[in-house]
Amino acid sequence: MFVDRVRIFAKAGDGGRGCVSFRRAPHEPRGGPDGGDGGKGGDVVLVLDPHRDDLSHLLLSPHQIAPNGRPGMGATKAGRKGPDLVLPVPPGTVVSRIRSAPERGSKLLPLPAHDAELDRVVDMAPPIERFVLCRGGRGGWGNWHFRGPRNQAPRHADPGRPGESGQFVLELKLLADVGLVGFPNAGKSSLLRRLTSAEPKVADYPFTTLAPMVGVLEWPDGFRLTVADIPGLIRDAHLGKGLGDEFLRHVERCRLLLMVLDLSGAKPMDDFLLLRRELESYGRGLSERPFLIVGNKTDLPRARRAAVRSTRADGSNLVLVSALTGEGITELISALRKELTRNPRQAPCAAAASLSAQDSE
Ligand SMILES: Nc1nc2c(ncn2[C@@H]2O[C@H](COP(=O)(O)OP(=O)(O)OP(=O)(O)O)[C@@H](O)[C@H]2O)c(=O)[nH]1
Ligand SMILES: [Mg+2]
Repeated sequence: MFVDRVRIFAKAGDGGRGCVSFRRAPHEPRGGPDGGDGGKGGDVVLVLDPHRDDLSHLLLSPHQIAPNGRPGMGATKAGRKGPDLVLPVPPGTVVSRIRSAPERGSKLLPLPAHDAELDRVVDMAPPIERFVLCRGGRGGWGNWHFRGPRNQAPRHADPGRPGESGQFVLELKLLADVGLVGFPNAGKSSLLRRLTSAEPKVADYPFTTLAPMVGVLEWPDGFRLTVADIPGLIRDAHLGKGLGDEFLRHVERCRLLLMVLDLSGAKPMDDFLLLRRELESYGRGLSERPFLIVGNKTDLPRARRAAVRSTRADGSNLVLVSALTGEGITELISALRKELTRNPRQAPCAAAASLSAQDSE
């Protein structure tokens, strides 16, 4: 199961107690204080792990508690430090603190509502490789520290500080340059296969893709970009229809969206408008993101007719391809590079107009 959102309770280790102890030796019956300091509690540390692609490892163990520091000992021996608790997370994990969460959760930690008050803590993406989420408590001072001219035999020591704790939401937002969005069966996964070496499942039924996948597209000169394929959207995805619009979070950070349309469908322009509407309802700037319209399946007769018509119109950000035969893929690849190198500005109208013209013919 692909898990891209989890809630955890994290607590760093408490500092170990300082020790109350006095030197005992045959020749020194009333030795001075020699209680050592407690060790520091372990930190809870997030570490970027490029080999991990989801957060499922945290779903079943939502309570992450680092070991405490050991107490100090006699002979001014310090207690051992609690080892750090390392939590590997995939690149693109956004961590937020739940503001009003109770100190410690119940066994099950349900995800907070989308409008819950969250404070962004860290975005685990390069160059950030490691982040201390909760700091371990300082170890307490042993009684040895408290000796002075007035009190040469202090009978108290410092108990040590508690480790930091909190409840957090970890949310994976894939890091890719280009995001494929479209209705089920439009051919998004087929396109990812054509463009990159990734091998997502392709099949002739809707919702073949259930988890996002990223592929890498590389040019001989070393220029490379990453492409994310997500499950298909349907009308009212933002109301939770189909698989909902949850997966759009994985294209939130894409610099360019490819709106994949099945040209052999009844009305590709309607699909385009519906897609736009879903992006608008989702918000977070997705509808203002630069995009290219990819008219797919040009090998099919009906689509071929639509394609011929649309090439006559000026569709500056419309690219016609067939993921099946490979037709138009070279053009799409150069269009991608061009768009991403010149940091594109949005020009949706021309292409939308050309599709609109072909619909009304
Ligand atoms: N004729 C033709 N069929 C295509 C083309 N591209 C994709 N298909 C077919 O369309 C069907 C759906 O393709 P997918 O790539 O799985 O579509 P998807 O958009 O990823 O679908 P979901 O994952 O369900 O959202 C498959 O049967 C493909 O073989 C194309 O260019 N021409
Ligand atoms: Mg797919």
